Amino acid sequence: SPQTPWWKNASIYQIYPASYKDSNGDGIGDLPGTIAKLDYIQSLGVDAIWLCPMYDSPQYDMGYDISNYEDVYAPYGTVADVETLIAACHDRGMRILLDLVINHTSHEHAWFKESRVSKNSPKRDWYIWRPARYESGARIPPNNWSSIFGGSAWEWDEDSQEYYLHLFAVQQPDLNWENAETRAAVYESAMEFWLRKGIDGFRVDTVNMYSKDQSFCDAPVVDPEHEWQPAWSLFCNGPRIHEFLREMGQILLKYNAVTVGELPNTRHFADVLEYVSAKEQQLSMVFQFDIVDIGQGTGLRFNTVPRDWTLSDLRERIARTQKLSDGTTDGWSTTFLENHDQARCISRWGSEKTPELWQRSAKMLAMLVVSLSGTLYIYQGQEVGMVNAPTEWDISEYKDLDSINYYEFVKKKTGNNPVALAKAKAALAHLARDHARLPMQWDASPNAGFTSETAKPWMRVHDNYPTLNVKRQDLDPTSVLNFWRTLLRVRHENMKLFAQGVFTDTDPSNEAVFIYEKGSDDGKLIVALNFTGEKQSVNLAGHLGGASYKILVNNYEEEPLDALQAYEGRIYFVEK
Ligand code: TEU
Ligand code: CA
Repeated sequence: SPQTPWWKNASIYQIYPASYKDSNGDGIGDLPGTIAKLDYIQSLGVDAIWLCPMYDSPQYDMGYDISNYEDVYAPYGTVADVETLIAACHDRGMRILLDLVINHTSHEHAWFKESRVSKNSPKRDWYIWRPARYESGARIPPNNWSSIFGGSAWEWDEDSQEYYLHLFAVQQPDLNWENAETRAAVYESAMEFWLRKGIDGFRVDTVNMYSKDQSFCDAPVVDPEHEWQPAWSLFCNGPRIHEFLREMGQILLKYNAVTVGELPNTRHFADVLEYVSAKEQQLSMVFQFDIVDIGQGTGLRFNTVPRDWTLSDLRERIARTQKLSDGTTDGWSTTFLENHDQARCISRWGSEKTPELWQRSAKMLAMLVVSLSGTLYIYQGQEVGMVNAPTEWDISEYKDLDSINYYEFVKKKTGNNPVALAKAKAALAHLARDHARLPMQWDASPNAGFTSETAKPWMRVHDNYPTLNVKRQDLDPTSVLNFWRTLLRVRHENMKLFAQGVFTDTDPSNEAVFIYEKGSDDGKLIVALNFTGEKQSVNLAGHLGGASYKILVNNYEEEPLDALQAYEGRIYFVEK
């Protein structure tokens, strides 16, 4: 077989610049801070970093609202700092991906400012403008679509007397991809400007939303209680999306750049495959949402309302997504449990009840994500087992516009009903995007070494930093951090099994312990993970069969074949 490209075997570390490391004491993480931590990042054993948006932005959505693709948000640094970061990564043999946010710009982008001047503006058609409808004389938006962050997806522009579309915040108008001139400008400004500087690729934001159904018809009413309806089927995976991505793919090809596209609301195997099939030349790989959506609600406010889940749900979603990377097609995907939009995985799927259970479950979940096929993504802080913000924190500690909009919506809808508000707060304490955005915990000094001791960090530092921090774990050979280092090394040494092996669920009716196999020509892995806080009996002897085997990684001392302790995990290698 042809040589495996670097990115298929890679482990990639995601950095959220605002919360990683502050170098100048203004309470906001920055590029010089990130550069100062590259030796630490390299010590993890990762191959590349993905840097979240560092572009110029009014920061309504933490930089996912870009006002200038060719400049850097001043508190983060300068274009020269990015150039230094690129060189510093390359000096260490690491690669670097930037975030590519081109479904929308900021409302403060020069293109949008020009577009909104009048209906005759030469850039009018660069965004999506539609006239109002009228109902009993009252002005209403062109359709019933809900914004992903709540409210109507349309905003009235008083000056030019039309609505513009914003699938996300009001401050994030959607670009009109139907216009070829707009696409060319996006490719030049957002992509080639940075590709010429030597970056290795992009994480591509909301990659399946560029082609909207041009009828802009109403979405089916799924939630009659709400004025605005989710319209995923009318703006995800639209009629021209693959044509657009093939066009974009030609530019990426010129630079040999890798891409990982974010692919929400796409469940069917064939639909996903079309994005990542090598012969399509669209994207290298995608982030599927199947796994991280576990335990989240459906419909409106999908992100924020928890629901119960079972191990069968997880198992089924893993089996579904693993098929993309097991070598049976020319596609490829990813394995991840966290990113900047997700609450911490230990708080969702592990346990924080005791320090003991925290540590066991942190390692068990690490074994899960590392042993799955696809390119591995690790989110900052995951390597030390960071957890959600304490449940008792006041709602004012939440800074994400999605969280704030949701809480305000519940307030308004229920007339400040205290029971409803307590429920909304509990939902946010479990699933809000804010949890991933708490400052990185470097050491036990005030402010956790994230910023100077006297500064006020932009988000409150977690109360647990005196015991949960990088410095402490670095010195402890049994820590979560050093466990991650071991796992990443073992994965690298056994790529055919870890990153490319064929996944088989070998105990499909077990609701407590997840046992699966990863097969290859060289033998197989047997992975056994106890998802409960109690001891569970198992028949590992049966799973291991008669062949010779050895333990590659585990998180307890004893290895009896008939039981797993609370959140115990083991990865065995079994010879052919
Ligand atoms: O997220 C896209 C997206 O689909 C999100 O709504 C996602 O479903 C949600 O955040 C999960 O909790 C991307 C970025 O990752 C996110 O940070 C941005 O806010 C969004 O695009 C808009 O650019
Ligand atoms: Ca700073």
